Amino acid sequence: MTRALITGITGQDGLYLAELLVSKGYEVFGLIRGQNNPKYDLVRQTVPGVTLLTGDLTDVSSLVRVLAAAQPDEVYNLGAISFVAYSWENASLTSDVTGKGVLNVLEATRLYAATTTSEVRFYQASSSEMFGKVQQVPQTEATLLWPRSPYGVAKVFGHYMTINYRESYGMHASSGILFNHESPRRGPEFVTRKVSQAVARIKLGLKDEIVLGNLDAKRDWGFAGDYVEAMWLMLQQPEADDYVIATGKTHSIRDLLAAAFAAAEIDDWERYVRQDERFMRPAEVDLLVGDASKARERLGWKPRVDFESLVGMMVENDLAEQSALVR
Ligand code: F7E
Repeated sequence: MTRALITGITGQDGLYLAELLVSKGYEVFGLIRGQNNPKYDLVRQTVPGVTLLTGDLTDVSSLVRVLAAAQPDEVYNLGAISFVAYSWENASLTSDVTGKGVLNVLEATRLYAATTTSEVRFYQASSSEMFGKVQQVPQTEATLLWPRSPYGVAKVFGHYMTINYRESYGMHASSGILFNHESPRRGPEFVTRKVSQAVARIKLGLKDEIVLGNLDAKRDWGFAGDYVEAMWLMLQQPEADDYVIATGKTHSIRDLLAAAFAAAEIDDWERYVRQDERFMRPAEVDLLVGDASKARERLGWKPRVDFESLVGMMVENDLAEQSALVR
């Protein structure tokens, strides 16, 4: 039985990846942070077979202990402070967790790998946010990184540290440069879920407006369930490498609003939307669109869910969830 350790198991990607690996017959371990973590029960209910181990990305000794207990063949480092807007207000903490946390997991993995005869494979969740002020359209693995937020800077650190461990120690360490990926499990602080929840509440008469920031930013949005498959595929390759994972299509926040309101059969979306400075960022990433040709050619990966189906899936889920709440 192949064994895998997932950091960030309580997040959207952690849950989808755990489900995927369990379906492939893996024994799955998840790192969970803090005393009495409120997401403990969610993970238990969603993926009952997973063993949860307590530790923290900022505490190397806890990671050494967790790796010794899990004895994994594959380590997926998905744990991070992942909300970009929050990273300006908590830049130092974000650097510690999202940046230096990667070094801590890499180092703990290297020490643990020295105690086993089999190769240990490592996945780092890098991000399209690293492209920031984009220097090329579409973005590829070779595009110059120009991060625009403390979160983006921290991800660049983790990305290069992963490459450095691969080159310095010959570790099978791969980095997936994932563009925005969403699902009904997305946290409500991110724009797609904020919109799908608000549209559902407006449709049900529970709310009359949605307040947002920049409506002109463009993102390459895919379905998280498709993206975790790419993570797994990267670790099945003979050689470790870096891959862009994206749909190749970009849409603005306005397009997202139009699609979400249309999914709820509301045409005149503009009358429900208000903009507020509060949700504007000190520096914006204006346009992201990825070129995933390398992943398509080498991993045989391609996204299955398109933008309209993704938005439709999220609105439908929130309509059901919100109706159940008022019933
Ligand atoms: O913002 C604009 C906002 O917070 C998307 C994370 O998973 O993907 C995600 O980062 C866009 C931005 O995601 C609101 O200014 C407008 O341009 O959903 P988001 P993100 O910042 O792109 C990358 C790949 C990651 O790695 C990250 O971890 O939407 N926007 N009005 C708004 N965004 C939010 N959250 N809320 C608004 O009211």
